[in-house]
Amino acid sequence: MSKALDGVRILDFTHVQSGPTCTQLLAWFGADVIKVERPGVGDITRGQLRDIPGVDSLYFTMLNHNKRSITIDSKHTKGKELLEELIRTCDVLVENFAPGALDRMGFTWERVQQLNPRMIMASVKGFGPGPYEECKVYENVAQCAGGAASTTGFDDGPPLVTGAQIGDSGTGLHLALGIVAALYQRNATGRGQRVLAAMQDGVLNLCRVKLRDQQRLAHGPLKEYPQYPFGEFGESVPRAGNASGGGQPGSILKCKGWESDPNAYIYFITQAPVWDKICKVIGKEEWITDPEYAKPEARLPHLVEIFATIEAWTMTKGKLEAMAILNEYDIPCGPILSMKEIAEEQSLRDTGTVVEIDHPTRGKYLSVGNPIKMSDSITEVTRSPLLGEHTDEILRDVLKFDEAKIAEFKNSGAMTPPTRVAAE
Ligand code: CAO
Repeated sequence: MSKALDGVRILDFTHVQSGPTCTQLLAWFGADVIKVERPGVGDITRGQLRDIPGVDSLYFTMLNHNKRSITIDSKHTKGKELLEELIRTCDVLVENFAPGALDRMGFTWERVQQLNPRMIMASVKGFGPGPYEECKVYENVAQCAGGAASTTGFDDGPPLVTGAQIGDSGTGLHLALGIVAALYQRNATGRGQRVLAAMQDGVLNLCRVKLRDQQRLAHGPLKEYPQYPFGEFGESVPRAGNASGGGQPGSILKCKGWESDPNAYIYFITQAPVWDKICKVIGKEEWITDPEYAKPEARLPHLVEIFATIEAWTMTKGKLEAMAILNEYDIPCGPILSMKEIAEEQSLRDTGTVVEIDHPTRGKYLSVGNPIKMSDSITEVTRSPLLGEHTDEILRDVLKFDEAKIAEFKNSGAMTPPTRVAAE
């Protein structure tokens, strides 16, 4: 069956998380992703957070499905030669090295354009041009610099980072979109282009509503925030705890069993169109007509009391039981699902959002499949490659090298761990 990105070949120079999430998505859409790794070592995540000794970590295997792996020492003369060949052959080069690393290898944007004017060269960096552009950046640095940490947590506590990898995987998503748009534009122009997704920018994009609230602050208190009406607002958007970021007030409420189960909670949204139903479910029908509670604006000063009253009801129900009842009335809510529950959820398996993969050295493991479903480009998740697994295949089938040329490169030291004398 055909795939959306059939015929697109990607030179994947990514490592860790942000870049690999991007190229994994493109592979799921059908691109041929050739991951270049350092001989003997590979992507550093192969060996990080290992649960089974000597086996590629879940960190690596869950971010590098559907790719091929070739080992090339990019600092070796013959390695550079090989990379030049690959640049001539591929449509997209994706990288997320520290600023300047690719230039130091000799692959500046100018050089890449000389080698292949159709090449799309896509990068993740921590910051865009400006005072911090030379900095190395990891997930939580981006969350802090992009406005997520200062707006996450409770008012009386420190800034918090979130478990969702919005800096790494979030930026990978942004970059993938940029690459697909550049491929589309190339159809008209015949030219490649540079694509940059900075992690700070990606996080800020996801924190758009907080910049909205920053500007609303100039016109009075943020009435849907828990600081209203009794607390103080300072000069910047405060941390809103579990309050809803949207126009419909919401909160996380305890459910039956919360004393022993850290996830016995439900997110409850007091959506205005179903206010009557909420009042009926929790046994507060008088709030339907009471002018202090009947209209959304009137309710804002009473949110603490309102959620305490709803919680008295949710505490009598299990989270899934509460959800079933609330769904009958079209009241938006969400049980707090643990990773264990998500891993075991059959409907996620049925849609391919959670997939079981078999790996030659680690055996079976669970992964997150493609969260984007397309009717005419179905994702088939295959295992991540072993280090250098496809080296010969790529030299032969992609670069069309004959056996003598394959041997020449393989014997040069450019594709084996560095027992070599540095060529440059
Ligand atoms: N052969 C030979 N050398 C190779 C190679 C290969 N196949 N692949 C990489 N290298 C070299 C690089 O050329 C670089 O060498 P120099 O510093 O001498 O030029 C070296 O490996 C280290 O690369 P790096 O600086 O990118 O890696 P790091 O571990 O020091 O930093 C990170 C990691 C993530 C902080 C940095 O790459 C970065 O800031 N990337 C951009 C932002 C980003 O994507 N962050 C998300 C990370 S996921 O949390």
